[in-house]
Amino acid sequence: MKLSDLKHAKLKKWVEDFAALTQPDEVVICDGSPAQYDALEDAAVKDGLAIRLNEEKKPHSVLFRSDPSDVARVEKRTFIASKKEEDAGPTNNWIDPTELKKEMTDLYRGCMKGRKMYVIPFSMGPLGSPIAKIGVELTDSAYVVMNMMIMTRVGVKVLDLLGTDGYFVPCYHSVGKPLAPGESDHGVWPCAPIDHKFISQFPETREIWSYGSGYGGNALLGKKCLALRIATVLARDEGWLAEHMLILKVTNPEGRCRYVTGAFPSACGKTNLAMLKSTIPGWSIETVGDDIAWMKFGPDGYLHAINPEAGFFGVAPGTSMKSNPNALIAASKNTIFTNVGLTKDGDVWWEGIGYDAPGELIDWNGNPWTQNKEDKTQKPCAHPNSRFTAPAYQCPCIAKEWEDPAGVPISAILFGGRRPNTIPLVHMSRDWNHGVFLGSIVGSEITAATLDQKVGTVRRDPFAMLPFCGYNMGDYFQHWIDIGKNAPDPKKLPRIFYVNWFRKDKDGHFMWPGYGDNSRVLKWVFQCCDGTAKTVDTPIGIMPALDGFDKPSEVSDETMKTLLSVDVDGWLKEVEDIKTNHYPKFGKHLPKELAAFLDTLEKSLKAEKAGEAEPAKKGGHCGCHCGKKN
Ligand code: TSX
Ligand code: MN
Repeated sequence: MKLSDLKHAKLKKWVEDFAALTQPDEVVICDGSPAQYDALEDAAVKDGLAIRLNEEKKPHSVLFRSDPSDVARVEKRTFIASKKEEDAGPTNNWIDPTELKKEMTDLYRGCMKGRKMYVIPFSMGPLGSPIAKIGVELTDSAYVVMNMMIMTRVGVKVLDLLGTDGYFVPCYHSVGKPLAPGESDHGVWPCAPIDHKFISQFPETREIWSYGSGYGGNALLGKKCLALRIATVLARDEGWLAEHMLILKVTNPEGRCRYVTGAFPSACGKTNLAMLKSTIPGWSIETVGDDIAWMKFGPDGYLHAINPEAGFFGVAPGTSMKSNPNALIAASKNTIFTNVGLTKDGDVWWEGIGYDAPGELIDWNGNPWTQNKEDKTQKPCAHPNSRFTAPAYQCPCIAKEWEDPAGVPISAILFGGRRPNTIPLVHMSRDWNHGVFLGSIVGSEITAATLDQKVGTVRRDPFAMLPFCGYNMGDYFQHWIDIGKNAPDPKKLPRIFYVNWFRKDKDGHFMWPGYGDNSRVLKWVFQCCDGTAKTVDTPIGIMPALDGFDKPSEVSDETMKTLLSVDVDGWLKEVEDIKTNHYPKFGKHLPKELAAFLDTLEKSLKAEKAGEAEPAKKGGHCGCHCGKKN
């Protein structure tokens, strides 16, 4: 397929203009064919940028090693370029769009010399779904093309859907390393120095301009840049939700199912939860998505979610047959590995894979590496942020409806974080706005001191969206409140829960076994949606009655009681922390409903402490937001 084959005049002109600026040797249109993927893979192997893995161990898979300076998203070089600084808000890096475009245009000038420019037409979401969106990424990185072909739906079908004048989100990307005549990468991952890296979002014109990094969310522009930062802006304007959430399906022993989404900060095991193996006989969990959910009200009045992605870009370290067998199987073939260890026999290895490193390996820097368990200071073989890029359809527990263009109706939304104390295993919000409050206070306790935070304090990451919201976070909270207000049928809104798998006892041991046993929490969530759960009313919301919760046998009655009790003093401290350190950041953009809820919560906690509270009320709780008890 050639540039002259593009039937979309505006797209063709846009591609030609960027090629004129960046001056690639050649323009290649990505048709999405397996043949094109294989040719890119062959070329990457020939250039020394990729290593083909053992065909027996990891069929049709390769390993890339990035530059040591280009191993993760770079938040300090990620910009929201709105006309007004206030529209980017207190939690984003704002930059003037006119000045940024000038500076980046200068960087883009001639930046693709000696390289090919690839045109990637992609759909975020099943092709033609009313919830899906189309983007086109122009890039000089074959690694990006290969990853986009796994993570999104790429090719001719997308161009057909665009027709002659369809709307697409324009996405520019360059690694920022032009080649002199005759020069090649010589096996060195191309990228630009840190202060030339830019990951820029223009929310008003809905454009993405990325320069200088070839890694992950910096470069695969469909994911964090489009499906989150730009999509949050589209969602705000069009009345839907673009969220950093997994989507899972729970089926009970009668064969009835419910769909649940969940937002968690990093290092909480979100991908593990999305692919959980239930430990309760008869109950099963399947996966719809592990990272992003787009939710829109359907004609039936329910919020329907699609997974805009087509693959998993998962963190490798810690992924084992014990922690997440489904992810390992998904990544057992047709997979791109980045920055993991390489074994002598052409297989991959990483810390936490579940077995010792076999003999001498090559580490993520390309150096010989032999495991020494005595040496606690040994550098890891795989980079802690090393990844697998695997097709979603290869996941053994992928739900059959994962590509349904109508999406799946959502019954429950989970929020969570790593909280060694205060936050119980699970509680349910009383109503939608209380649920928005729970989303707004999401965070994890920090375990290593940073420049601005002490160990033991909570790093807030509201809705797990701090790095991914394309506009003012306070306005984003308001959008969530408005979704509840404007719901076509408020009774059909999802119930909202806060979960915490990471409570520790006084000796520092985890109190909850987690992993597969989290299905027990999902069972209670399911029953809450049905209105059949055994519940108690508490000052912080609705919690499981001890006798109605499916306790794992290895957890003692006493531990279970602690996991499901309200720590009144801890919560009063939590309220104080939110009041003094969290909510003031949002100034006048903080919705009054959230400030009001915080006051109500404080009053109920103080009444409880003073012994003035009504005794805990036992009883079922209706599955909708009507407030009735049954
Ligand atoms: O992913 C995790 N989940 C969710 C699983 C569906 N992890 C790993 C977090 C880092 C990515 C967890 N770690 C979970 C969890 O529920 N819980 C814990 C803490 C924990 C660790 C070890 C044990 C128990 C809890 N027990 C033993 O190792 C025996
Ligand atoms: Mn994510």
